Amino acid sequence: MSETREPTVFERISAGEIPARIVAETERVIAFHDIAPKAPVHVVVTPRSGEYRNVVELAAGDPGLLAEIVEVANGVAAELADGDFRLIFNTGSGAGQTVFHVHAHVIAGALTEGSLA
Ligand code: DGP
Repeated sequence: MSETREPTVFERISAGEIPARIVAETERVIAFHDIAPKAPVHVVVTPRSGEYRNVVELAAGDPGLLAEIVEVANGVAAELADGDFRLIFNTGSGAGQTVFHVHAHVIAGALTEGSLA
């Protein structure tokens, strides 16, 4: 069964159609600086494909890919910070999710005012 949907903003970043400050890439995962950083280090780590809308779907459908996101996040925090980090998956619009293509926020350093919404 073929899936027909518009590419997500993160798929367009992954394809090079939208510029981003990329910090890490693997075959299946890409990491780039958030366009509106809420902390000294604020990086989005996401699968190249937007087939999973949130972390619950990803964990059920491809736990290995979820593990790869965590591994890439750890590498980003080691490279850009002292290795300690928060990993946030906003899940649902009520929790501030605005892009329905699963992604983790890698946060290091103090959060600035406001939420991640
Ligand atoms: P969330 O609210 O959890 O869905 O987070 C989506 C994040 O994605 C938000 O912090 C801003 C970021 N974002 C959205 N569009 C772009 C973009 O075009 N480029 C970059 N670098 N980040 C984006």
